[in-house]
Amino acid sequence: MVQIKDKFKVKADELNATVKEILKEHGSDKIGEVTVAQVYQGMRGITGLVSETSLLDANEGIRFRGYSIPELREKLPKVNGGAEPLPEGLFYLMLIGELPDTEQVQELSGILARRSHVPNHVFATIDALPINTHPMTMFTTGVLALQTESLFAKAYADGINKKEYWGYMYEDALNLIARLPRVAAYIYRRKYKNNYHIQPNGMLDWAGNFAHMLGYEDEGFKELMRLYMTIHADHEGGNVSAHTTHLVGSALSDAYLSFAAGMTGLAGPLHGLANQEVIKWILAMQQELGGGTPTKEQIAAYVRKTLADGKVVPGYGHAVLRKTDPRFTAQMEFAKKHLPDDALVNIVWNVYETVPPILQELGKVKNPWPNVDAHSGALLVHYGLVEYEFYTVLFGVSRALGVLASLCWDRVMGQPLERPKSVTSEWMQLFVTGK
Ligand code: NMX
Ligand code: MLT
Repeated sequence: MVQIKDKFKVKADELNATVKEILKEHGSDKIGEVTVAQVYQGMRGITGLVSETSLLDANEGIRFRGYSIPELREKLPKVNGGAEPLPEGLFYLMLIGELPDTEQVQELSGILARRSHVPNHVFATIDALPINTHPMTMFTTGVLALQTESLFAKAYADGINKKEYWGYMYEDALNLIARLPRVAAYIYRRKYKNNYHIQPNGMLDWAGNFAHMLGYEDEGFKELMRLYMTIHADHEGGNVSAHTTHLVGSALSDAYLSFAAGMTGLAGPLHGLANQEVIKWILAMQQELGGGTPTKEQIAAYVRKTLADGKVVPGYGHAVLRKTDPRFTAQMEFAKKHLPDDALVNIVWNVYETVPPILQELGKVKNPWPNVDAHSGALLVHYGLVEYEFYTVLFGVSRALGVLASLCWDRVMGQPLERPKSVTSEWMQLFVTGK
């Protein structure tokens, strides 16, 4: 691990020098203008953050350090005989900026396995919550309970030099990534499997072991987890979970506090919770129609009813994307290969053919195409993970890879406290009208 940590510092020193130069030569250059509408409408399109790990193009979708999802599926190391990328490899790529080889990924898998111990008080804290608590609330609570283990918080309390912050953040980030599958699996088995828990298997890769601890030994499910953990990991810096983690981290809150904050944002239905909402919405449609596979006409009628009831169609639309999300396409390809005849998956594909023209008709929806959440639930249901309230926890475990790699970068680059300016509407009125 020392090797990866040292490599990271070398890369960071190089980038720090480049950024210093950019700021010296171009610090007062303008990269955009801000309109009144943008300030009122969720700051869409305002470039106001730097996030090294990935970059989103409205039409092409996400690229992680320049690599698209199809490229990652091809180039990242895999388990022996596997076809999907190992998410540990993506973490390495986001952190170091270079594709790892199989040996480097295996080393990282081993390190994560060795750091995965979760102290008992974390389980006791989760156990103290009523069983009907939403899994995302249990997850966030579990992460906060783990904060006792923060090396940065201890070091800061002891009074370290600010030059040393990054090293502790790095250790915390790795430890937290290592521990999250255990916490998430504990929640799943507590809530849905009568508290019958499964011990980790240190010989497995990070996602394979997660599948094992959840109770799914099917190799197809393990492959799905590797793909799932890879494609949900990062979506540049402005999305709610990444931005929140970064913002809270900018106050020098440690990795545990910052990530927990990000997860409370992921738990919102317009963000990560949409993955459970999609399956809930399809099941409600089926129930209303008396079961079976709905026709495209029936789907269209249900979409119109959803809109007439003043609700959004979950899994469709995006704040930045303007085409079908490549993460949706990757899951569709996985399904075509492994489960082309699955009934629920076929409903998801019929919904894909039905929803976009209806949303387009509304004339206000900027992106009528599906996002990552439109497909993920149907794949999980196929392998038996039917408890849809748990789906956002899976998203959260994956998102840790991106937002924690980013926190390492924030700290090593010495990013300052984030504190944009806000105004009142009274101020705005005075500004635009002069009275
Ligand atoms: N169904 C119905 N209406 C929609 C949808 C949709 N899927 N998407 C956008 N709209 C509406 C939106 O509510 C807004 O209406 P109004 O002016 O009456 O408030 C109008 O279209 C314009 O919104 P946009 O500018 O197109 O979208 P925005 O950037 O504000 O929001 C989302 C992006 C993702 C919040 C929005 O598309 C949405 O609510 N989608 C459904 C929820 C979802 O799938 N979220 C998951 C996003 C991905 N993730 O994992 O985080
Ligand atoms: C994400 O993965 O974070 C979502 O697609 C939302 C976003 O990018 O805003």
